[in-house]
Amino acid sequence: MIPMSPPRSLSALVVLTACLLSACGPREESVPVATGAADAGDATITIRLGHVAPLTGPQAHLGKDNENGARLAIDDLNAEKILIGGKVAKFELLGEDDQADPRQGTTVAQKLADSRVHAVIGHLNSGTTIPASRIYHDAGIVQVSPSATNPAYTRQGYRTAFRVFADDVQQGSVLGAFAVTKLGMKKIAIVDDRTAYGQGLADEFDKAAKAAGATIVTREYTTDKETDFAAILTKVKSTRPDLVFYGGMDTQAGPMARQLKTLGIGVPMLFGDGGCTVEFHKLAGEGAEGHFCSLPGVPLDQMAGGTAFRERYKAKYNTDIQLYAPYAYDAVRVVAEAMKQVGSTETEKFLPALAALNYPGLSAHIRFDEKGDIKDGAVTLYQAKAGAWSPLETMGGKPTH
Ligand code: ABU
Repeated sequence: MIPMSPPRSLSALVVLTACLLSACGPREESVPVATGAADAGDATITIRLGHVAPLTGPQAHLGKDNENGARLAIDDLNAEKILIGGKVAKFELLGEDDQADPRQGTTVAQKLADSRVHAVIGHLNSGTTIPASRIYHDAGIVQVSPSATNPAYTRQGYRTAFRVFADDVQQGSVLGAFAVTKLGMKKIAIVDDRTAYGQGLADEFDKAAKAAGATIVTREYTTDKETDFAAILTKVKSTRPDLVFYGGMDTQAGPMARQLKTLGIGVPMLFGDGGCTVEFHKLAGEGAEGHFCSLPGVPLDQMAGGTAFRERYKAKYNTDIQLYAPYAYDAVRVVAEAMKQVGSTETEKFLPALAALNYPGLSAHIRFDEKGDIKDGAVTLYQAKAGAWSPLETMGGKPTH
């Protein structure tokens, strides 16, 4: 249970009361109003979007990737000079660092709520996104996560919560079926990092793998800070698994793959999007080859404009896309599109347009279901080959072309 923040102003009291009266039930009919910072009477209107991800610590490479994607969208929108309510829209991004830490996540969420941003892109991690979502909801601020996949985020009845990425019910189900039916794995060891994401995905995988006929030979736990897995992998080895499933991020999946090879455990690893990064190959070294991962969405090359996006990203940031940058780009674009359609930056006006959006994004054709999740989200499976992730097959989704 997340403690309720005390009201910080009359407007906060009003929105809090609105929330209590509506019981914050399933996707309420009305939300509190964020008035934002509209420049009434000016020829321009400034839209301030918060962005939250880990920008320091082990996952900083992922957080920076999200922020880079969001900033490319801001650049494009400002170049396009779109009109909102007859005024030229000027978008600004307020980047915040939550360090992938749930406590820090709520601190920066409250800071953004207090500064009355028009919407928030983020957070990156499920463990920060979920507690922060209550703060944004109570403040009447739309939140679009480009990467948090724990299903709970959009199942709290918060009409302000959106996600442009398939969730872990879908990803776990695809991974379980793939492991057993496609790869023929019967004895599976599961390790997870006990975060909202890692444990949640491991649970979904566990269910799907068992339903497909596999036996889970051991279930082990680590943390999102650990890098020495000798004790866990020694125990895993004794169970003689066909496959090791890992629920967590590349910061652990990479070293784990490296140590799997060192210990002579010659079985593949399988993990979800958190490990499906460029960084994984660097961290795993020679231990990367042959492992499998999944990533919600279609491969970048199959996205409309995906190749051009990759080139623009590299030209601007002098680095490769890690993972979620296209989704962070789309998260900004859908908010802007909804504001444009209704000619307003006020939550009560643009939120219904966002919920009803039918938008040809970079990563997918984006429409939301009643929970705020993307409809027809795809999941793609990859294998590590020669230092890169090679796509194997895509389940679900619709072409973006
Ligand atoms: N989706 C994996 C990384 C982010 C998260 O859900 O925690």
